[in-house]
Amino acid sequence: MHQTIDATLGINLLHANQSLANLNRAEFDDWGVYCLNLMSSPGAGKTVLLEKTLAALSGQLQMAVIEGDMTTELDAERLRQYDVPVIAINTGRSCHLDAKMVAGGMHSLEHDYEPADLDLVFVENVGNLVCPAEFEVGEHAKVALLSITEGEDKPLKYPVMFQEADCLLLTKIDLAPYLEIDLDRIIQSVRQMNPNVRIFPVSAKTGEGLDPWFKWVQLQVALRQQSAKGAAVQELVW
Ligand SMILES: Nc1nc2c(ncn2[C@@H]2O[C@H](COP(=O)(O)OP(=O)(O)OP(=O)(O)O)[C@@H](O)[C@H]2O)c(=O)[nH]1
Ligand SMILES: [Mg+2]
Ligand SMILES: [Zn+2]
Repeated sequence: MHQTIDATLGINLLHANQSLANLNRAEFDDWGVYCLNLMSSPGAGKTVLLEKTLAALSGQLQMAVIEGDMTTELDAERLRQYDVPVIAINTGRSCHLDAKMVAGGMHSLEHDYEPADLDLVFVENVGNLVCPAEFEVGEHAKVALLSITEGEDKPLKYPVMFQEADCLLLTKIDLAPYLEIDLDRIIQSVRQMNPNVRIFPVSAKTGEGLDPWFKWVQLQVALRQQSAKGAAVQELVW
């Protein structure tokens, strides 16, 4: 009985979150902004990847970050050095961002900056390989990171994250010589559960593999902007 009540509450919670996430996405669309949600275990390299990405794409895209952490603004402070708007959200005891929290972050962004000037908003989720994958926040695509130090079995043990991801970065590949790890085995097991996922093996430390990731990000933004223009033209035609 308790299990049934728990399951019903869980489903209602996820439905309510999904409706709000859809509203957030519609608002991003109104702003003309593309949103990527970065998710991984603690320490897989989300903030370092963002640092490299903000530095590499600063001449080409106007970016902002919504930074989720349980406590502290440590990551937000690191990212503010890149001269982009960074909205910090402390989740307290919650181990993921939800759509309501991100709606609050978007509100702050709107209040303090001109969101229509932006092309891209990154959300850095709380480090956690489980529930961030279940709670959409209004993103257009989900980016999962898996550090190769975490072990080959993680996609099988925590499947939802890898099933839901549009893009997977296998991070810290500079450490491969020190580990007994079969990258191809990880890639194969992820592909089996998610054949369409884009996979980028990267090292933020050496820079290896980052260029294809930067290009993928730019392409997603360009495709979104093109389809938004297409929709506007369609409306005029009708
Ligand atoms: N060797 C190596 N270390 C890395 C790489 N990327 C990140 N690290 C290190 O991994 C640690 C964690 O990196 P962060 O970027 O803070 O990880 P995170 O996913 O943002 O962590 P949380 O926000 O706490 O979940 C830091 O000590 C980084 O220097 C990499 O490509 N190679
Ligand atoms: Mg971080
Ligand atoms: Zn959680």
